[in-house]
Amino acid sequence: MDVRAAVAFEAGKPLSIETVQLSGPREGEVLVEIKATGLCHTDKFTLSGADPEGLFPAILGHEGAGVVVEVGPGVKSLKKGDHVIPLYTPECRECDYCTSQKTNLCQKIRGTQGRGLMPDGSSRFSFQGRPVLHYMGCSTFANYTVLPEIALAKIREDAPFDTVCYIGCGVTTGIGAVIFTAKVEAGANCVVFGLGGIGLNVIQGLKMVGANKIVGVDMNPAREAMARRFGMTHFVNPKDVQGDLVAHLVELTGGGADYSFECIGNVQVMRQALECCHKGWGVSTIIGVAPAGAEIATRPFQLVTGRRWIGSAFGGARGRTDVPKIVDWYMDRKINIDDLITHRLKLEQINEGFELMARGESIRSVVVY
Ligand code: NAD
Ligand code: DAO
Ligand code: ZN
Ligand code: ZN
Repeated sequence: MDVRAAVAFEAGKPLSIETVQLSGPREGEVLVEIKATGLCHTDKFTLSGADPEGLFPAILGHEGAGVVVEVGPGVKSLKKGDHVIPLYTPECRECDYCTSQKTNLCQKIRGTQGRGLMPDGSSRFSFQGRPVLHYMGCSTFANYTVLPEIALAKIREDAPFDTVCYIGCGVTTGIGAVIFTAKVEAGANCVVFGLGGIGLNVIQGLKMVGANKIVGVDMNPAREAMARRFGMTHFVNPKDVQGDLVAHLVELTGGGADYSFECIGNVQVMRQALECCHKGWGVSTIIGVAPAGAEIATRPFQLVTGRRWIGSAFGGARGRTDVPKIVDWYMDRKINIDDLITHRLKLEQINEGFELMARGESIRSVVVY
């Protein structure tokens, strides 16, 4: 079938709106009509060429929501008409990783997904007779896409696509890092570095679990008002701090953060995030994705004296199990997504969405098909 898509032909070039061809779902696969998709920093990172795993030509996008149109042979858990959120971290519930119950990083289709292919090693997309690659197993910058059954979370049908699409990455990554990865307890003093699409969701996760001090750190003063609305209790702009930022944060948190979160992808900030943690027990969670080849550093004595450095992918969430619950939290008004969606765009305006992101003017832009 013909589908409308924003195609990334080359790194560093704007996306190109094209009609591309999509072949139908094979064994274990599902054809989904994408109704809305968020634009995430990671799409921009890949498009820029800085992502070492970035492959072209490809259809990017990994933060979508839509409706099942057709299921391939052997698909049992989904049927035509079901509402779904695509999962770049699938959940097969069979592989060693899934059954370990220690990680959300299902490896069932990791090899092919990382090469931009479906599990049988081929692509469903083509343009002018040549294959176009999938991206993070999702390719939500097309109004129809094909995904493996294990990479789709079934969600309730009354949830609006143009807001719950954000649960496909940013919301789950931020809130999940608090709840599933760091397991923050009520009363904790916390520091969040970077108050963008991920950091603001960390803030609302911290508020949800009853954290005490929620300190937000960002160089963009425009982020303060929104972060306060989501639960931030103290704002620190590093540019306004005289002297050492880490010492300032340790003082502000009364001896150091019980938990800190890096939501930028900057290795110098990752070090600050670890070192502002409380001696003996502070835990720092890295969420930001650093540029290719970047390395983190600290003095080992920071760890010897009880601080812990951990990381989180997709908030540690098991997609098919946890994403429907997060949709319920939104529908029950336990979490706020509406105020984070600052722009709604047509597919033809997608490059404008990336420009808004680059200028720091949007939190989340959503393309509504
Ligand atoms: P964003 O651009 O919306 O937000 C980043 C924020 O950091 C901005 O507000 C910016 O002003 C601030 N900032 C930049 N440099 C700073 C510095 N030195 N000190 C203080 N503040 C600074 O980005 P986002 O969408 O929130 O994504 C954040 C990171 O998370 C990215 O690296 C993205 O690739 C990554 N990410 C990770 C996962 C995961 O599963 N681990 C999922 C999605 C996104
Ligand atoms: O299992 O090795 C693996 C791949 C895990 C991918 C996790 C991606 C998380 C970070 C990328 C940002 C996503 C938007
Ligand atoms: Zn994302
Ligand atoms: Zn698995």
